[in-house]
Amino acid sequence: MKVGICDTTFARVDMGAHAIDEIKQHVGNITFIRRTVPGIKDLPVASKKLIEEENCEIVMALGMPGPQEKDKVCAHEASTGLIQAQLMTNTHILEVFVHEDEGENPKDLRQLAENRAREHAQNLVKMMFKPDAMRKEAGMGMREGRPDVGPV
Ligand code: RDL
Ligand code: RDL
Ligand code: RDL
Repeated sequence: MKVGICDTTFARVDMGAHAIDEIKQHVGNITFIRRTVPGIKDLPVASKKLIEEENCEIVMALGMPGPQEKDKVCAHEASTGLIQAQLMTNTHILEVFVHEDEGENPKDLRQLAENRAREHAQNLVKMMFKPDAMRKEAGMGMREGRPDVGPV
């Protein structure tokens, strides 16, 4: 199976490497095709090309929106593009964004980004290989990168 990993040079953590390492710990025989682009607005077309030209069955799009208002707008636009690319290709692109201002300090940001990348990688494994395990988590208040909030 081919998995696409698309990430950015703008990000301050190598989330793509963490995602690949995590998937490898759970399933073997995966071919990773990795593309790195400058920023999050470049992720939609790069992800679409991984699906259409490289035949990836699922893609992770990892990026880091900056702290300023224009970065938040940029993130919303990138997200809209990623959803459009998914609808055009009928293929999942897991959006793994970590906003730079989610981190309380550089160390916390680094840990949050690693954890979110790894936990979305686990989601990918469940979606593709263990749908029953995913279904068991329905309504369970799952989060990525920080502790789960749980059901009410
Ligand atoms: O196509 C080239 C750039 O426009 C593209 O890479 C943008 O995603 C770069 N970029 C911004 O222009 C911006 O204002 C990014 C951010 N903010 C941001 O917060 N995070 C990014 N890119 O990854
Ligand atoms: O593609 C993987 C994720 O990006 C996707 O599952 C998002 O819908 C997850 N998500 C957020 O990233 C977020 O910032 C969700 C929320 N907020 C939210 O409020 N509710 C969700 N998902 O169900
Ligand atoms: O409720 C606290 C957080 O879950 C909330 O602030 C989320 O919006 C944080 N978040 C993002 O901002 C994002 O871009 C999350 C994701 N992506 C995500 O993929 N998974 C999360 N939170 O659990």
